[in-house]
Amino acid sequence: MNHRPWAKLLLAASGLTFAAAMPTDVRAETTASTPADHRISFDQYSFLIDGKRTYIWSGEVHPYRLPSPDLWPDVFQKMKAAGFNTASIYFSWGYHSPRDGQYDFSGIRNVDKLLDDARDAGIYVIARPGPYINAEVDSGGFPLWMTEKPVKNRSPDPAYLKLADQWMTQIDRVLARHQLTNGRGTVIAYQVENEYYNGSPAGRDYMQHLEDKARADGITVPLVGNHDATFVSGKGAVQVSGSDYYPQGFDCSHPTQWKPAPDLAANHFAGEPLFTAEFQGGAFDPWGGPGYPKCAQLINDRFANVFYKENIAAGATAQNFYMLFGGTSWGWQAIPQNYTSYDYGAAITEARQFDPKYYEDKRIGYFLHAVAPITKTDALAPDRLDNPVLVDRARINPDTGTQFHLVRHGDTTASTVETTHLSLALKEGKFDIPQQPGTAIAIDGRDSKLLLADYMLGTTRMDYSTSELMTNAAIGGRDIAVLYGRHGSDGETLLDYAAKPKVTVLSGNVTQHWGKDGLRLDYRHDGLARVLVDGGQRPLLLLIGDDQATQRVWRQDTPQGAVLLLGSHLLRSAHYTDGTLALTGDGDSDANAELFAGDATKVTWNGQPLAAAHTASGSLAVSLPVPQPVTLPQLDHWTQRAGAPEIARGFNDSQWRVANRTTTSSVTKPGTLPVLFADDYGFHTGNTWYRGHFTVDATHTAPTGLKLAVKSGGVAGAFSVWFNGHFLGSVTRNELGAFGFPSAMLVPGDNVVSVLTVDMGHEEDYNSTGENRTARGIVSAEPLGADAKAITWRLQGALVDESPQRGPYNFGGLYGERQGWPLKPGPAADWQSATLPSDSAQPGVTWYRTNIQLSLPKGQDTSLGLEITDPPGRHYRATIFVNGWQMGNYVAELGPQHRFPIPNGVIDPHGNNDITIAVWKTDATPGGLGTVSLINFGSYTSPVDVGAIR
Ligand code: IPT
Repeated sequence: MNHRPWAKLLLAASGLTFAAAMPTDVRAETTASTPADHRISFDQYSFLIDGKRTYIWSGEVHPYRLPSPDLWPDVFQKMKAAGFNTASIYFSWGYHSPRDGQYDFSGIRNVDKLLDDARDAGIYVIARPGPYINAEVDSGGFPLWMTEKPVKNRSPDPAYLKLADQWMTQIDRVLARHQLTNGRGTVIAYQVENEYYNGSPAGRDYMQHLEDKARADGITVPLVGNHDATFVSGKGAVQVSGSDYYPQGFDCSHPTQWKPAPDLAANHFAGEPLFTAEFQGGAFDPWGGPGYPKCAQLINDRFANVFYKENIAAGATAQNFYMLFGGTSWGWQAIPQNYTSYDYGAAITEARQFDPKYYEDKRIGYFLHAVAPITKTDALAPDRLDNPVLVDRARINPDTGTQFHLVRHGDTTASTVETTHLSLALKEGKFDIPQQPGTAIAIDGRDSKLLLADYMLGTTRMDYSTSELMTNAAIGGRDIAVLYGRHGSDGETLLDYAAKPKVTVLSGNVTQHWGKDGLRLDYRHDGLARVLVDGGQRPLLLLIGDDQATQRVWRQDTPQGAVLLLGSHLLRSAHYTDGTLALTGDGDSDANAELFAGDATKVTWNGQPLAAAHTASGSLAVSLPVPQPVTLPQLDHWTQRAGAPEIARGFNDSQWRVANRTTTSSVTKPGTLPVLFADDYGFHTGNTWYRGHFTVDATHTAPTGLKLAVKSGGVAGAFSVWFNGHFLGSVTRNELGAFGFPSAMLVPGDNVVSVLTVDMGHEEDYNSTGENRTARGIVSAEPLGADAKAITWRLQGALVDESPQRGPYNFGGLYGERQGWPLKPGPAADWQSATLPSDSAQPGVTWYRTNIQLSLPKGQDTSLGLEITDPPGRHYRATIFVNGWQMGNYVAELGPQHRFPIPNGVIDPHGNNDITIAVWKTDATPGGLGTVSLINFGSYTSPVDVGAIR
């Protein structure tokens, strides 16, 4: 059955062959076969990798939001440790292209390294190269120089396609060599465009062009989308049509208000697995917003529990969460609506710490990894529950008969606590569960249980359990399974044995009932109980935990079998070599851990041998190193330097660009001529200065003032105006301002009005209307009481090639940036000593600088940041540089961001660090830069070793 004529044609056109050894039900959809003999295919049930059905449990990460390549493995390993097997990765065109025709894939932009890191961590990759990505990144990923190209974005306009192809050629070359099918890497899918819903003939031409280009560039893996039903068939069709869902929306200010779970079935297309290309993993937060802790609360562990499991119950076998690790929109990468942090309230925080949702993702991820039958299921009509408020969303694997019952509130937003019984028709007959008299299945408000029935725990059939299964594996000649439930809730598990097995309760309170149905174990979820059941083909060890206990269960798989560690902050990897089991991971203050593994004569942890003692559970008790306390220095040695010589009338601006353009590439109509838009003069980031000149003499009428319209990009924008060195005022939260030139300030000859503006980022282009070309800077300058041409303008913004490794977004056009102060502060004599908080009342720009020597404990991963605290009512903005990397933009009166995580590599925890902060004070009330301190987001013993990137 093939409903996808175009997919077929595409296959034929790209000359791909069908593998002979495929299971018959997937042959029709096979998409790639190569000499390396890796194949990626799919059918209506799931993706298959090398013929093996694989549940894609994926998280979104953005390399351009973590400018420290040595930390990429950290993120991938943390994902893997939570059961994720895939990362979905946007590649941002503009991040790699400082100028038309110029591309950089070195250093922090080294995509080869990134993809090798993913591979080494055992993570597949869904590559999403755009050309347009949205992603709350400047221009939606279009390069800054595209603001100077008046093309029809995201369309078949040949001028646009030529530029898009320039990027595709570059990125496809790298992606192609990392395809799983090419032997080097783990790229398994390639997304074409992003949320492109234009199914018109032109839209289809555009999509088809990108697809043909990808194939011509050697992309052979399945082409996927996040375009809902738009490109399921017809010209431009992708092969797997993913969909995006953000059911809670993006307003985090009411974090306990839930909206209903969507029904995914509508986007399950014939012949394709049900794939959520983006499902909500958090939310972005605007300037002045409630802050990311609120977003983490809106999209919390309970949300993951209810919504992600509901997706499983709907038949989804490929789920990607946007974001899994959000990171930092460092430099000027943020869009005007968002501030620097892109923490997103995600499972792994911006500072690389674990949110509670991480542990829920892990419980589900481990389950999906262990329970192979979940990858091929059909909907099963369930019995009605005896509690009408609850529903049973059931599925069955047609080959194994394994059943999945998601018990949840019919209304996914409900928060009542309910109980019910389930009636299951299983291989051994009908069961009303739970069977223990006086007990029931309890469903908390905003909670759900995904229960398993007729499932093989290795060699023993589990008829059912009212606990959820976290994972199971054959380890050291035994089958081991981890079951769990909410703390204090009742549970029971029925196991199928031909004869009464020997049951040993190693710990906890578990009772057994042997009967015609088999062995039933009854218990309450409380800490971690252990039961050894001997009687089947292999002994079965059940570890029955409450939700808290599951947090410290870690699994890694090796070619010699699975390894379970109970304890530690994180288990990153496990490898057997010559009888040694080498583990890497992170340790916290609880040293106790227990290891379930196959035969090994020696166990090492981050390279150091561990003393191990055998336990009654057949595990090894080990003691892991605990972290040293971390003490951070106070930042109390500051110097300062004046940073706005442009204000002075006599400042030499003769080298600045003369504003002489009468046409623009912008979609904004200039209010006055000449055009003053910063982008038209090549100034695309941060601050741009303007100086307007007019002459006072007998023949000229001096203007009495100036009416300005300035676009910075929304609420976080600002501009300040000086006349002959005198401050006239600033405008915030508005684009318009009128300023009189007091006659006492006029001087004979040259008079100068200086205007400081800021570009808070270029708009995305979601609707392909060229919004990224919305003007920034002065859009209209009307002299008052004089001829429109009375004032002539010059402007100066960022110098593009200032620091190629820091790239096109790092610097704006402040004087200190143009002089390179964040990199080379110049002679100490130019800087005067300063005390923070500053009580200055001087509007303008002042730079602050301090230098700190850090010698934090080695062998320990400490995540650092900078915090600015202010008394209320301060009116200033700060741009924060650490070792020349611009890691934050702060607006005192708006917030909400006060804490700026600084990744190791940018900051050196074992060396010397320069912190440089440019402060733009927008009014004359007392109070400049507040208190600045170093903060610690978490510190663990760890193998993570980061090199400085300067
Ligand atoms: C979706 C985009 O595809 C993604 O790039 C990002 O912008 C995300 O939203 C929000 O963070 S599109 C949106 C309409 C949900």
